[in-house]
Amino acid sequence: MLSLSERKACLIVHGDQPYNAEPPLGRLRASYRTPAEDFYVRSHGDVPDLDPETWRLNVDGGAGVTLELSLHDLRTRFPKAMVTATMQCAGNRRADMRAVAPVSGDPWDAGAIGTAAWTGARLGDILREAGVADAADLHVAFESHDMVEGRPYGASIPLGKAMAPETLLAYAMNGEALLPEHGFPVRAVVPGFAGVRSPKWLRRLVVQDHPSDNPIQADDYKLYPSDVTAETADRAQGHTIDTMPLNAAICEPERGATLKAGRNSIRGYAVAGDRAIVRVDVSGNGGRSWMQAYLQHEPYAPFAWTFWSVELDLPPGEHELAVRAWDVAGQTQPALPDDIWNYKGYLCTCWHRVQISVTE
Ligand SMILES: Nc1nc2c(c(=O)[nH]1)N[C@H]1C(S)=C(S)[C@@H](COP(=O)(O)O)O[C@H]1N2
Ligand SMILES: [Mo]
Repeated sequence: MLSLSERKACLIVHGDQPYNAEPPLGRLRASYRTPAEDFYVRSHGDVPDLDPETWRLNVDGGAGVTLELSLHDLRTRFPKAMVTATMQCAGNRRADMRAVAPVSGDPWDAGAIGTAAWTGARLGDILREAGVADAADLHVAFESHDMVEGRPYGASIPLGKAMAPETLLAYAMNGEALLPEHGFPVRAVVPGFAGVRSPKWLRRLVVQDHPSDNPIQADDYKLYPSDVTAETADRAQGHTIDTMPLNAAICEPERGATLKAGRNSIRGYAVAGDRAIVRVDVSGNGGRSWMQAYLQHEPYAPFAWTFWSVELDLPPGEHELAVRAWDVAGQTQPALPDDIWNYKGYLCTCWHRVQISVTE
């Protein structure tokens, strides 16, 4: 295994403490399942150093049953489940919103996303053992070991999503134990939801009749209208970001690249939670005309991204490449960041545009 400093050297680091980093887009597009070292890291506090031997998960089902599970219990008392799913930060592509007006938070390019084969126990299996039955209007609140501004990290998901077969407490990523920065020894994986709802370094979970009151859940990761500012934001009015919207990005060529005139390969990803991508349009002239890309999707992986590629015949000059995807509901993406700007810079889903130069 590479050391942490070797792993950091593979990524574009936005900050060391907390540690936030994303892969160069060409490397992200190199494999359908993102190797752990190339997987973006989003952390709000420290990266805890946990001992797998003494690690325990406390589960309070809210109906009088509590469990204390070791890593061995998770591996042996529950059927092993494997889900290939994309994880994406709600701030992915935030950098593109700065063209409209300033936004708060790290300027993520299109690399705050990755896809892995996650292995673990189904959260639903654990909750059923803790006496939980499917019920409306309940929430599973997670608490983690990392400290964020003096409090443990915490977030919640609706019980219905917690009981869904795709939702895991994962102890492995692409067949190997989680790396420390990805939540070792155990993290939640909530496919289709924003990454913030997949807590790493789990310590405790509680079933309750209200969402987590942790500031991560109650204050952050809310989508506000464009006229709201940090000063006027009323958290009760913000939409809690759970399900992620349709999005797509060009990974190759990279921004500012110089290409040779003639046929060039353009490649990237598209994603829409559990909704299938049915079409990806790519433009070599900023969206005046479009060509359809070839789509590549892994079977039996409804929560995983679609890779796309297209050959464009490019004449010499300065060009703007653009991409937009279409999902199974026939919906596509807004053209401009102006259409979706919000002061937190969340859910940047406008056409992804890449400027390139083409020479003779
Ligand atoms: N305990 C804990 N869990 C966490 C976070 C965190 O800071 N602490 N960050 C969340 C956010 S915002 C995202 S996008 C994903 C990122 O997961 P990754 O770093 O493995 O890519 O983890 C989520 N889980
Ligand atoms: Mo995130």
